Amino acid sequence: MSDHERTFVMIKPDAFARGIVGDVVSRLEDRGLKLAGIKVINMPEERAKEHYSEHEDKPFFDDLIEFITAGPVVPMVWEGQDATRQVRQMIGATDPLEAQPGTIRGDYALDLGRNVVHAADHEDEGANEREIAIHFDDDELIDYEQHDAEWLY
Ligand code: RTP
Ligand code: MG
Repeated sequence: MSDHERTFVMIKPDAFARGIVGDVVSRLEDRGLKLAGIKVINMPEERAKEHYSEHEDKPFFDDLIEFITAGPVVPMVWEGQDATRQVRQMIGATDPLEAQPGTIRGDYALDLGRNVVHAADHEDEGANEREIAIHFDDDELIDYEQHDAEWLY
């Protein structure tokens, strides 16, 4: 737990195709989390396999890689108090059928394979560091004070 914890989050191709990227970003901003990095990419297959390597022996692995490389994704890093657990709670359960209304998946998704957003697993201690390193170079992540501007009321 840390006041300035950074967590890796990624908007998936289904959400990009539906034009709800802004909605997902807004929810995280509204919660009070701070955006430290964001970009749009087509994920190379090898990077997708590295990202989801924990699932490489699962029966759904090939479908998962095909889906995540099928269209643009939006990798992001969000910062804040307990950011990893906060984001996982906001995203909701993996299966949209079990995701509570009010969570991102519970409000925007129907299909287990098209569940809008990925977030690093808070039960996997090294997940954030590993995933941020896979998807971002150091100079793509920004350090700044949120509330020190004179013009911000
Ligand atoms: P994610 O990694 O994408 O944030 O999702 P998650 O932690 O909630 O779930 P995880 O267990 O890591 O699974 C990764 C993604 O694989 C797909 N999946 N399909 N057919 C299946 O049984 C199955 N199980 C998982 C989901 O799209 C899930 O988001
Ligand atoms: Mg996962």
